[in-house]
Amino acid sequence: MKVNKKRLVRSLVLSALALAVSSVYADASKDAGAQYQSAESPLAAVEMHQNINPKAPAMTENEFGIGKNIYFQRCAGCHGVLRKGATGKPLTTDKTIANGTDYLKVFIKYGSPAGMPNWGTSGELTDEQVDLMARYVQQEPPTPPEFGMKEMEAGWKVIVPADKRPKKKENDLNIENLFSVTLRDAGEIALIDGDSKKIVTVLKTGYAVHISRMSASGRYLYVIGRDARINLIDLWMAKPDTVAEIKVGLEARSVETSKFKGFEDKYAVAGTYWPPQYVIMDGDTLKPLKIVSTRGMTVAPAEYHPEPRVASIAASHYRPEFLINAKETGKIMMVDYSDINNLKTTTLEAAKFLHDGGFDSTGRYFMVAANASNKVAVVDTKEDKLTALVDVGKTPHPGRGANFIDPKFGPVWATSHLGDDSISLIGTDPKGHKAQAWKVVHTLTGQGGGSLFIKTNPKSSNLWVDTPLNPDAKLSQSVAVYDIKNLDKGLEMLPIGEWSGLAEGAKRIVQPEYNKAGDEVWFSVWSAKDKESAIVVVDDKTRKLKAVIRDPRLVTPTGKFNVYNTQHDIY
Ligand code: DHE
Repeated sequence: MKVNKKRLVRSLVLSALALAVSSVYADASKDAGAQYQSAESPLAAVEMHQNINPKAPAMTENEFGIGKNIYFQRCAGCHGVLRKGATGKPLTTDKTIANGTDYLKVFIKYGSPAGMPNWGTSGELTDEQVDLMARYVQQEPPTPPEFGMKEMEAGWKVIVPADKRPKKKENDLNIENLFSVTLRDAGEIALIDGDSKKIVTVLKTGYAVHISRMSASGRYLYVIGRDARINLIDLWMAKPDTVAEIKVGLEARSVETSKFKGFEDKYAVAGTYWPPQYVIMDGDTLKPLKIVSTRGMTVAPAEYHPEPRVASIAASHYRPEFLINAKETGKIMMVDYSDINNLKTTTLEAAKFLHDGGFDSTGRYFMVAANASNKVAVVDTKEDKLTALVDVGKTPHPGRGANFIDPKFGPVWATSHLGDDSISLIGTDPKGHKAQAWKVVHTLTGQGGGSLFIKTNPKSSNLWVDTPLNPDAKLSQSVAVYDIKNLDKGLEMLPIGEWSGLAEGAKRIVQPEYNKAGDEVWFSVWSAKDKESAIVVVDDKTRKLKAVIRDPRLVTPTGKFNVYNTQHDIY
């Protein structure tokens, strides 16, 4: 038999990379980037119903409790709360009991090249814990409680009523150049003045806080934690602070605000992972108004899914609508908020495992990664139609993506990938460049897999790509930059971790973010919470170090959200 040596070597390297990346996820307790997929779910601490399957191997109540905790800390992110499968395989009892304890133990201990972490051999779980987990996944999955209006109202607090807030801006901050910085493991955000690079204030937020979004006017900042707690922060106050908060569920990732003309600052919306639903709230008080479940059928082949988690949410500029992505069903709901008592929703069928995304440069098309389907879905928010499903590299992860003009192919939107080193450039100009529209017109080679975010700015000719989850520290601690005007020149690698001056720590470089002027790029240098982290600011024109922000309060900085760019969807 003739063996294609090149292909064999390539496939061995890729398997090794897949294993390495998966063990990075598995390595949650050791360093910061490790916590990407396996971040501890707040559900571990929630009381749940226990229903032991008579065919399942025996377990004591105490063992079941330990199994539940490990499951929600390590497994739920990929396999789902109800174990129906998402990034990871389904672990429902029809499958696990048929596989049996011994088979499951091997899988849990050694992992698989398809992405299952090697929990045993990596040292994360002992042999006893591996055995316990193999038995645990053969019990019926316990169901966390639901979270309706009563529970939301109980967790809703208006700290400063709207009529007691400033009538005009009461500080001399340059609000448009403020950055809201996620301090992930502190459960806080830091507001950093982009001009002076000084911390204005640090505010307590939800557990393992996730993203920040701006109101249409640029006055209110919304921050959501993984525990589904939202802080509404008024940037007009003498010292910006939380004016209202609410807990909208048990686990969440996304929040957004109404941006259509006439509805500026009127509504906020948050999506939850558990329960699988979204809630529309008053924009200036967070009073919950309408809760809608996302449970239902998947895209073809239509199958009922009990747990379609809400991934990214965007606010349409063309209609009074929120665009809500349900991860497991692969459906995109265009929710018309002009009459929330008679809610109208247009549902688009995209592809399973919708995750993150952003608008094209015109603000008309929303590009969202269906990550485990290796596709990007294109939504026309003017016509409320799915325009295209574009095949890209392995596990696209764009953040909000990057828009620029490719010298050969015209306007493009780009995504990097978690699962390979490619960067896909998709044509976004159906009028001027019809032949290129909604196709991958150009694929760049990055410095490695494990990328999470890509960024540029309309005023820049640089394209920045991070690789924080690459198993090679040299790559995770640096960033790749391309000259948009001469993409064939290839990448330049900048050692941001080294520039930070930090001696120890994982120093993963994550999420490039521009200042308002578009002449500086900020990078988080992300180490574990017991190590020092930093933010490195690079001069965009010269690609040289401009400033390092170091402060003991900067605990595990990850996402950074410049007020102006977030408010106007500039990326
Ligand atoms: Fe995120 C955005 C979900 C892990 C940093 N993340 C998002 C969005 C979703 C999501 C659905 C899009 C929100 C939107 O636009 O409305 N993230 C998840 C997960 O489910 C996942 C994979 C695992 C988990 O347990 O949470 C996960 N994310 C991470 C991290 O580990 C990161 C790197 C560090 C951290 O802070 O937790 C991380 N996610 C971010 C950031 C954004 C984000 C910085 C916003 C990017 C932007 O530019 O808008």
